[in-house]
Order: sequence, then structure tokens, then C-alpha cells
Amino acid sequence: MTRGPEQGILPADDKLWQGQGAMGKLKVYGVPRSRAYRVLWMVNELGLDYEHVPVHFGDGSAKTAEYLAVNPNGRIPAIDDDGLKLWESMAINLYLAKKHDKGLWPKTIEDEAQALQWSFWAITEVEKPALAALLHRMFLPEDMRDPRLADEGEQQLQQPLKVLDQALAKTGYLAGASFTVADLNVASILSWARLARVDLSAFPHVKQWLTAALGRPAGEKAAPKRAS
Ligand SMILES: N[C@@H](CCC(=O)N[C@@H](CS)C(=O)NCC(=O)O)C(=O)O
Repeated sequence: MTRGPEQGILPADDKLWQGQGAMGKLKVYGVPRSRAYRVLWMVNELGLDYEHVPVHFGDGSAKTAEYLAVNPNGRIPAIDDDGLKLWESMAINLYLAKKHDKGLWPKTIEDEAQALQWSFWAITEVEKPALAALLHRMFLPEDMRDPRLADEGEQQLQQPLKVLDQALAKTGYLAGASFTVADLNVASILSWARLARVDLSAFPHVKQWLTAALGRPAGEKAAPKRAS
């Protein structure tokens, strides 16, 4: 019999792990206090019916054979969309936004290209320094924090934030004239900078756009609550 995660938050006989949940229903794997927040935000924006499987990155539940069959990297997030197993948060969001075309997928090929550009940019230029600031200002236990690494992360964010601010000065959005997957992907990564109290005062367009994006009801619903 297929077993659930040994050290996870799910019971061993959990139907989701046994593939006996609602057939074909989208499954989203990963606790909100992780990169899975990005995907949970997206599915909420799209109003999708989904099952949330709260696999955790720190308790071994992402390393079980069952979960490795979904994401062989043993990382969260991942989805199972009626048999399509997909991982990498940006790829998942781009796929879902395009598949369900509810206004979050750009309308022209040029704007699509912008959405890809900004998603790749966020993950390569922004994620690492934002994570350093987050880890060393609030996530790690206090005795493991290194303020120098946090400040270095904030410093490394200055150039990308300048680029983003200039782009947002034009239309207020990153791909076309409305909120799309590009804004969601970049804002969800920059949420770490906000949590880490990175000073955004020199980037007024970023500040305004980030507050509006993270305050969207779907984003707030997806955001980690205490102990999630
Ligand atoms: N590039 C991946 C990164 C996924 C990732 O590193 N997730 C973390 C949690 S936020 C994780 O699962 N860490 C556990 C590990 O690396 O063992 C994505 O964006 O989906």
C-alpha cells in the first residue's frame, strides 16, 4: 500500500497521497510559508478548484518516495494537474495563467515575452539577495543571523529595484496595461524584501505597485498565516 510521508503533517493513509482524491483535480503541493505561496496566490487569482497538499520543506515530507514522484528535486512547490506533474514556481504560474486565461495571461506575443523576461529576471536577479535579507533579518533563529549578509542582500537589490522602478513608471504594470502573471511572479518574490524591511523609499513606483499587488485578495488569502 502506498504510504504517506513518515514525518509529514499528513496522515499515512491520506487519500491525496494514495491518488484517491478527486480524480483530475489540480493538486498544489507546498506550505504557504515557502515558494508555494506564489502558486497558491495564482490558483486563488484564477479561482481554481484545487486540493492543497501542505508538504513542508523542513520535516522530510518533501523527500518521501511519494513526493519525489511528483518533484524529483524534493522541493516545493509542485503541482499535479490531472497527471501533469510540474515543478519550478515560475513555470507553474506561467502554465496556469496561460491555461486558464482569466486575464492574467498577456494578450499579445510581445507582452508574453515581457512576462517571461520579468519572471526569469526575478528568479535570477532578485530572489537570492531578497532571500538573504529575509533569512538574516527574520527567518533564521536569532543566533544564526548575520546582519552583514542581510545588508549585503539589500545592497545587491538596489540595481534590480532601480530597473523595476523605471519599468513601472511607464504603465504601472510589467506586461501590458493590467495586472498579469508577470506582476504576480515578480511581486511574490519581492514580498521577501518587504518582509525583510528592505527600504523601498527610493523606488516609489515599486513601493506603490508592490503594496497594491500583495494586497490583492487572492494574494492575501495565499499568504502564510501563523504556523502554516
Ligand atoms: N526554483 C525552485 C526552488 C524551490 C525551492 O528551493 N523550494 C524550497 C522551499 S521555499 C525547498 O523546497 N527547499 C527544500 C530543499 O531544498 O531541500 C522554485 O522556484 O520552485
